[in-house]
Amino acid sequence: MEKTKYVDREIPKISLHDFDSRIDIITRELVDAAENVGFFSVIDHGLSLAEIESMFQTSESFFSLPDSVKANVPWNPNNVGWEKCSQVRPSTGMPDIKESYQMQFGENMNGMWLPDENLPGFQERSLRFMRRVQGVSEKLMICLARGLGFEDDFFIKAHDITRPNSQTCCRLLHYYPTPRTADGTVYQRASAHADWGFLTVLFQRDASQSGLEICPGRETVTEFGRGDAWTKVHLSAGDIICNIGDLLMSWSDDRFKSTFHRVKAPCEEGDYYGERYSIAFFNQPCKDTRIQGPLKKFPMVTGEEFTREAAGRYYRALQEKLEEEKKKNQRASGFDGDDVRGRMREETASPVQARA
Ligand SMILES: O=C(O)CCC(=O)C(=O)O
Ligand SMILES: [Fe+2]
Repeated sequence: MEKTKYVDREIPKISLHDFDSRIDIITRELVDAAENVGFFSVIDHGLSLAEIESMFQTSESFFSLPDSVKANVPWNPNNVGWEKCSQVRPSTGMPDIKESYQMQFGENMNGMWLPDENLPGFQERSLRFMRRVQGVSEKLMICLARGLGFEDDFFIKAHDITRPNSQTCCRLLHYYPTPRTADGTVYQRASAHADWGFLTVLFQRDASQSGLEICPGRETVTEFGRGDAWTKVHLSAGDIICNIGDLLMSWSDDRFKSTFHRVKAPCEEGDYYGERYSIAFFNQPCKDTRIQGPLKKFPMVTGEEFTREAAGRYYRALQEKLEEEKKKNQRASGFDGDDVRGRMREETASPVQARA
């Protein structure tokens, strides 16, 4: 396998201390990061290391349950629920070797929480943490709105988590340890993708659980290309790393850049092969939010339409990738796919790949 090419690129670090009095400086830093990198870390955000670690313990207690219990809240196209090794992304056409559980604030969660006797206090603890992350997101939303010339509360209203049709989503992630194989098999973690939502706020459990990488230079919303020069993101526990999603890219008339990223499939010297936990909080607008940039570069869509179109783009890109792989396999050996590929094709017929 070809060795990964790396480039050094500074990932801006933005402090939120004294937010009210420093809001102009923070806005400048944030807009600069959004325009030039698409990724930035946030410090002095007000969440303590203890409360982040406590949420990771809560996440670990969820994933430690038997699969048969977690399967009582299976993933569904409202983008909630539990899945295991089922997310296939267009960049590789292979499933990510992970499990995840997605939670929201609104009506999409009806029936999607496990009963309290399975995991006492889980729902309450998770929602409390989610509201705290929403608080940090809202500070960033004020600055992003200012940067685009909208009213301060413009994005906050668009992402109102108290409304039943809220689509904001918190994804707990657990990557399985991967074997060190000598046969060239690559076990994907989160293969290359751009998030299709507004803004992703990401937590990693521990600095040693590395693997997050970004691919600079993405210029358009619709591409599913696989750039080949990556930058490693070095996270410390307690750091928050944020990235612009496709939605904010189009909402800013392509000014802010949604950036490809991945959790590298361990396969090279120095890679981290152990189990890995992370938490991704995807800010997504309410279904009836009307979305259009100040310059009206793209037609107006609602939050619901944007999500549907993003899912469609993803689905088509994935079909192309699977077709390409199938032809490659056939050319190489006259071989028409094995059971895993067959299963993947079935899975991709469902909207499972609509996820970020
Ligand atoms: O686990 C991570 O660090 C990144 C996850 C991610 O990019 C995603 O779920 O969209
Ligand atoms: Fe992502």
